[in-house]
Amino acid sequence: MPAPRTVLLTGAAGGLGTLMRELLPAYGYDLRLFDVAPIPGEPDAITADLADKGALREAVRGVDAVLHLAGISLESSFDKILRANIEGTYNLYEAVREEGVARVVFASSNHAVGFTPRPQGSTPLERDALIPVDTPHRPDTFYGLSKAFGEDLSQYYWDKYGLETVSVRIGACFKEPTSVRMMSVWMSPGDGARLFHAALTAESVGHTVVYGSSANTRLWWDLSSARALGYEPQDDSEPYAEKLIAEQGELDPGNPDHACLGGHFTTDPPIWPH
Ligand code: NAI
Ligand code: 15L
Repeated sequence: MPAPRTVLLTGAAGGLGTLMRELLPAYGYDLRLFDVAPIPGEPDAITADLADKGALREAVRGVDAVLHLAGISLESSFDKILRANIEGTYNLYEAVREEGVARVVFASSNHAVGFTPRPQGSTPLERDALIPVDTPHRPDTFYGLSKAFGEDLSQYYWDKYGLETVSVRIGACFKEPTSVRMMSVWMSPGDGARLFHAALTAESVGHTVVYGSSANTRLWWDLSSARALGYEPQDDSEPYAEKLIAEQGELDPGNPDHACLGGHFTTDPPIWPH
């Protein structure tokens, strides 16, 4: 497909959306912004809910691709996750299909596979195998379940309609890692922009699932499907190791919060409606 220029950025008001608004224009994209929350200083941003099918249809009209970040980004009640993440993502894909947009980059999450045991050890030599991208879905929350749904929805729209998606199982994309666990799954904002750019421009992706992280020394998963898109990570969380380990200690194999990829998401109690 020709390199996309006009990209709809959903979730543009959020943490990752704000970082990508700063970084992606340097790659030549003209971003159209969409979020249920208003974005100060962005009068052209579309302020609408993913439940608003008419607004979504208009928002995707004429764009070359969609970077879909909008949704609830942590655990919540099933009802809220259902509306924003499951129905919302379905509504987006229907709008994309109806308007003939060729590609979506979907912000999945490590929590789609959060109950996968983490590789042990803190160095590449101590860890025997990195987690492959085709490991079975093992969601750790209703939130993670919605990301597993989003990946399957993407596969369905590729098989049925030829609509391409790169599902990026993001680790944790913040300016700096803030925990010892996060050092294994961290994606620097600069690497995030590099990976989204690769996902938007690689040829013939069908539905491809990739992990989204930097080239961390303490990496837990296999980045080869991301590298196959042309992604070349530049960053590593290791410079933060000394400070974080001094504050928090190394991961403890006997601590259930440290046993799986999803960390405390696997042990937090579910959130029921009230
Ligand atoms: P965030 O919570 O800061 O931003 C999400 C944005 O989506 C918010 O601005 C919110 O207003 C918008 N939104 C929520 N429901 C909406 C709806 N029904 N209609 C329209 N807009 C809606 O989250 P963040 O950190 O920016 O994450 C962005 C995406 O990346 C999310 O889908 C999240 O699940 C995913 N992700 C992020 C990670 C990270 O480290 N930041 C890690 C893994 C996945
Ligand atoms: C996510 O999916 C969340 O959106 C993000 O806020 C982080 O908590 C991240 O996972 C993580 O696993 O640390």
